[in-house]
Amino acid sequence: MPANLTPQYLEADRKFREAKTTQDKMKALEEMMATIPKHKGTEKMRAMIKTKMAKLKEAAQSRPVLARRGPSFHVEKSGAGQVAVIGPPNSGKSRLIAALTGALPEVGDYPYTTRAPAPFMMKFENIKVQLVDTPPIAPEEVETELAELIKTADAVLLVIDLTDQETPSILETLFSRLKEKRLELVGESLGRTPEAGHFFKKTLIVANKSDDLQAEENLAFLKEYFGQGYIFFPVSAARGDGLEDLRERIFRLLDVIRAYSKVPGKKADHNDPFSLKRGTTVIDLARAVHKDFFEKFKYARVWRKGSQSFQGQMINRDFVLEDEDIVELHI
Ligand SMILES: Nc1nc2c(ncn2[C@@H]2O[C@H](COP(=O)(O)OP(=O)(O)OP(=O)(O)O)[C@@H](O)[C@H]2O)c(=O)[nH]1
Ligand SMILES: [Mg+2]
Repeated sequence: MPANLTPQYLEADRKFREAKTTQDKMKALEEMMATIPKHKGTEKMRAMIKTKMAKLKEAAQSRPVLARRGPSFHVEKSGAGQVAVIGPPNSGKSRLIAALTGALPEVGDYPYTTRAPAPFMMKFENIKVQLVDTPPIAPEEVETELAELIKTADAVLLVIDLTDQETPSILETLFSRLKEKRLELVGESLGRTPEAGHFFKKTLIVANKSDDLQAEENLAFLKEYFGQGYIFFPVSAARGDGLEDLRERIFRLLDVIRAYSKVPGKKADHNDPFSLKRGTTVIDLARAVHKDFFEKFKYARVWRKGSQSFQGQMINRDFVLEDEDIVELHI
């Protein structure tokens, strides 16, 4: 049945989509509810408006409680590395995670859709990376639990909204508030070493909603304003632009390598790599494979893609591995 929406309703709907504050959103939703024709054809729409209203109300009431959430912010690590996906309300964190993982975190066109951190696995080639969706970060007052989650993660994706004119000031506030919590978001290389008790986190700034008309101009401004220290990586979670490259950038950000262990006379299993920190030596791999290999290690042989020198070459325990090395352990 056609919905036969009135101009008054459409106007209220437009106001809702353009509303920036919770209060304005609520007012627009109430207006939508009052002006929507009430018949069978609009049943679903009315239910949706009600759900949105309930969510907004709940979010507004529960924010202080959220701040005291505590231990539930901890997320058990799994896969090749844990990446905290953080950012201001509505920047598209959940939608980006959905696009990268195929999972279905809740996405909503109102702020505070995501209420608690939740892990999702992203496939990159033959490994999996854990992406942790988080509730929106409040730039003026970053919750301690969220800061702790960032400190324990292996890397950070900071998702920003290229359609929001406030983004530069949000970033500025966020960076300085995090610094007060002894947490510095840095680019792909750490550069300096942090003082004791301070944390540096490798961060990629994902500039989302590149599909918008304003996006290009806003991105250029951000790059100019924040200079060389940060990497802005434009994507559109909605349209899929840039996502394939983003997967690879996330993997590189983690600074892990993949190594394959093989038995003599057999081929390595490329579906089952060991993921290890860059700088890992052969003896660390032996330890990861089995404690017998670690305890009884004699030597190993290595095959390296594109290398003349390492095509079955004998190596000792201190040999530093590179991404995609194939190793035959001998005991
Ligand atoms: N145009 C456009 N809209 C997007 C894009 N990504 C997300 N959105 C929209 O932005 C709104 C917010 O998306 P979410 O994924 O819920 O944002 P979030 O950052 O998880 O929001 P919170 O959980 O409230 O912090 C939704 O209406 C999305 O459909 C994009 O690439 N382009
Ligand atoms: Mg979300």
